[in-house]
Amino acid sequence: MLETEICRLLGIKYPVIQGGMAWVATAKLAAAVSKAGGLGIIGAGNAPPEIVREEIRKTKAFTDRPFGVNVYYLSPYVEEIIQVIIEEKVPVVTTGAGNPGKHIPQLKKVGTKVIPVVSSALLARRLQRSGADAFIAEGMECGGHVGDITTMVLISQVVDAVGVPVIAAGGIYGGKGLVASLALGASGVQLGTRFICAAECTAHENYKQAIINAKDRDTVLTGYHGHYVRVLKNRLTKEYESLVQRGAPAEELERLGMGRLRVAAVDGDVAMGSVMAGQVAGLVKKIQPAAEIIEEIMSEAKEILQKTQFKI
Ligand code: TUI
Repeated sequence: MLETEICRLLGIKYPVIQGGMAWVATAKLAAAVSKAGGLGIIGAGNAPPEIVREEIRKTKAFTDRPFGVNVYYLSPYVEEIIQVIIEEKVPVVTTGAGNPGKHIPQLKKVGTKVIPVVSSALLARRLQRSGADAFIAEGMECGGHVGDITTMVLISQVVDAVGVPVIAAGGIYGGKGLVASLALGASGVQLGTRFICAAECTAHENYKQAIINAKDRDTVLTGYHGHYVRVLKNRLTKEYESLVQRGAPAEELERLGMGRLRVAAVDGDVAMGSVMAGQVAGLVKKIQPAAEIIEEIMSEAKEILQKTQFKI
């Protein structure tokens, strides 16, 4: 039950994919999610290729199940990372912040499925020509770099725009979000924020606790020129806001934001680090093993589907 097209495409048991979060989504989390029947993803971020290879090998040592690597197209190492992925025959690649089109033929040759992340139907339509196997449509509720369309509005439009399965992301916490996404035509869901609070996630405890403490209005969008990043409000976002109000130049804003994700996720400085998290942070109340998160999502979804009997 609840085996969808994306499960068949990727060879996974449940239609639950873990977001490929830079500095946060390491082998330990990816392997735990894949072991539990979802699709775990290693977030390559700006990491050099040898680190990504190490994470891939660690994941393979932990589990035989399919897993993926998220390639961040603004990384200086994109070409080398793609080569590592090809050499290691990684089953799935998700991509962010750019067009993976030119790499798709090489990746397909070794059997890697390519799933670009998009934040608009326009972008999905453009990227579809290059032969993507599926899409992840990220609504503006999600954490990190976001577009400006909500998940509710985005999903149906991406589903209409492309002829391949769509995975919904942004604002998804549990079975309710999964069922809603399926109703909108999606084939599965991607969760980032809730998986940061997985027991196996190597993000700093302070980062996890900041998410657990957050309420529904505790995230804010920072950014300029149409590039927005959703983070938890803290001293950094206040300083950022006052710079914006003083009319500081873009370079100064950029300097303040540089490297701040690592400061939060690795060093645990949640006052002056960039604590990227989605609006769903308000729903995350505890640290749980990844397998328990997935089981909870699936049992809640099944319960809703069984109970929902509309008279027509
Ligand atoms: O990438 C994200 N979300 C992110 S990235 C990030 S921060 C980071 N910091 C250090 C290292 C690595 C990452 C935090 N959150 N989401 C995926 C996404 N991709 N959203 C939108 C897009 C996108 C944008 C433009 C995809 C394709 C695209 O193509 C433009 C083109 O060239 O056609």
